[in-house]
Amino acid sequence: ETPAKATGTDVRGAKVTFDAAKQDDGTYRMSDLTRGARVDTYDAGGRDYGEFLGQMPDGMIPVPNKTAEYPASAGESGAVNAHVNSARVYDFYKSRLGRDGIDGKGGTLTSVVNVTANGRPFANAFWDGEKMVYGGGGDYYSFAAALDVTGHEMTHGVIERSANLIYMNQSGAINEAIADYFGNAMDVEAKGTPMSDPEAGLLAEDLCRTGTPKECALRDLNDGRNAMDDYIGATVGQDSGGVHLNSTIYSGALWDIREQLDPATADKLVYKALTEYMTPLDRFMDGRNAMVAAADAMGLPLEDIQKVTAAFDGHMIHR
Ligand code: ASN
Ligand code: ZN
Repeated sequence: ETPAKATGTDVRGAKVTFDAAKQDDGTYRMSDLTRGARVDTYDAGGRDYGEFLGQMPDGMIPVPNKTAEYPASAGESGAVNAHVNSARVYDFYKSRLGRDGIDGKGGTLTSVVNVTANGRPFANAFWDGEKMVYGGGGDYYSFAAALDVTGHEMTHGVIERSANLIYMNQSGAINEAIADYFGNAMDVEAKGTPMSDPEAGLLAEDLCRTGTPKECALRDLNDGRNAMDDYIGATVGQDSGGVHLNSTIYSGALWDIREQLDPATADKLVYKALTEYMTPLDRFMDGRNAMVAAADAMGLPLEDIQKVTAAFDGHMIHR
């Protein structure tokens, strides 16, 4: 197979050109061979997500097509969006943070779109330990259709291959916070949204067919959950100890830092803290210390380090 350009439409019907792989028999597959890591995108065709957990069913190949012009179905499934967004996430990690893909070693970025759950639409996405899995339905487009969500899911993979923050309680909330941070960081960079825009901190705000971004968003990194009094503790028997509920306490501090420092410096700082200082069972206080240690090691000026500590003071106080 050889690298080739292909065309299609995205979930919103816009025409898109993307990188594909031309096969020796002249047909095409949704595989990007042009980057440091291969990018493969599969269409589950509505099969249950359970068939893909930690495995790929026999006979699956990256979305095939006879010609370089993919039909509308490749857009409606979310495949075109997943493929293009995965490549953009790769580019962000490579150019800004010098990381070669999820594992840092050019391992393939694999996505599966168009899954269902128990015969019903699955309006969600997750990292299964090896790949990204996306559904959609109802009022939602495919979850692959938002760069912040693709960036979020792929960042779960980066976290697993670095600090490996355990996905429960405070370490799980930091895991979620960092996934949201980088997902949103790439989204605002791609769109040119200023950090001062109230929509900059929204996650998944583009996924709804109807409804305003604010109504649609799953989370807001400026949601004002800015004290440990807001922490929902170990009594939460669901959501792995409230990882998606408590994350904005930590991500709120990270987002304040990105608002106050040069954004590229903030991105490098969070990445350095994650990959060099955090460990699997870190609690918020450890996560804070990791950020300060990384800022110190980067040689950031004292005024920037004070902004880092002030941001955490603003989110981890007891009122
Ligand atoms: N979309 C969610 C996430 O990536 C799915 C999950 O709960 N793992 O956080
Ligand atoms: Zn997540």
